[in-house]
Amino acid sequence: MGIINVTPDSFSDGGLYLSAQQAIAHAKHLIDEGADILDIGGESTRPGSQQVSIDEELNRVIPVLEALADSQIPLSVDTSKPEVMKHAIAAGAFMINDVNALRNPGALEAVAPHEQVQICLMHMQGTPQTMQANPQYYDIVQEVKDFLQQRIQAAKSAGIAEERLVIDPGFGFGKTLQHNFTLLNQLDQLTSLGVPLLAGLSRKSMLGAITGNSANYRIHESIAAALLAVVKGAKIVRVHDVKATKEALAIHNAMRNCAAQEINVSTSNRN
Ligand code: 9MG
Repeated sequence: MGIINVTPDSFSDGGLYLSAQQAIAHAKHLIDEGADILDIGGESTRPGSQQVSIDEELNRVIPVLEALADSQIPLSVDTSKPEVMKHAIAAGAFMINDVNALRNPGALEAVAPHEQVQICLMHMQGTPQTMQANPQYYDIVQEVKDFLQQRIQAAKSAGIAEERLVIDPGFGFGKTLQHNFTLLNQLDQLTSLGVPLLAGLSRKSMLGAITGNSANYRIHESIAAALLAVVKGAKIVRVHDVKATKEALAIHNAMRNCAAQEINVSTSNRN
């Protein structure tokens, strides 16, 4: 899943138009790099970021969605606002990626009737404005797991089939460095929830905390993290660097496929 941010560059006179054009050009670049899904977001969810209005978010996201509608690639929209979800679905979104796991009033109802739309339910403690102030857990893995199980149940109770759901532990969303790495180490514990796992680690500060690199220079650590997440059971990785991540994951796939063939060979030899 390639990341497309549509957040206006405050240094640019082109404002919203230019950010949309940049986002569309970047989306095409990530498609060329081999992205399988694009995730388009019009509101930053970084720690301390400010919320934008519904209209502002729609003005950012919808033109990009519309411009990419013919590109054949499944488009995800990263939003927690029910109004944005409805418009994004009407404009052709294949997935709603909600860092708030459909907890906002009206969010479950906004997506439930659209049977072709997938939903990513992410764990977050607090809100992007406050989440890194003092994150606390008695057992990070168990609490994230319990939360995701509850949100799966809430979605199912609202009429959303389990096949439409993807879950995400929300790396960096209300978690200390230790919480994040404990979660990564035990990511496989979430696979027993029976829903595909998405992991977003790309360029996050937990990686910079280890290497000391600033966000734009965290490519190697992002690829390592994506690979580890996949080894631990992630089915989708949300990344900035699509080509490099795909090439790293191709090696993992080759290893798995060869291992599977070896098992086939040794079982057929027994017959
Ligand atoms: C929008 N966004 C930023 N980080 C993310 C993550 O880790 N997962 C998901 N699903 N969305 C994210």
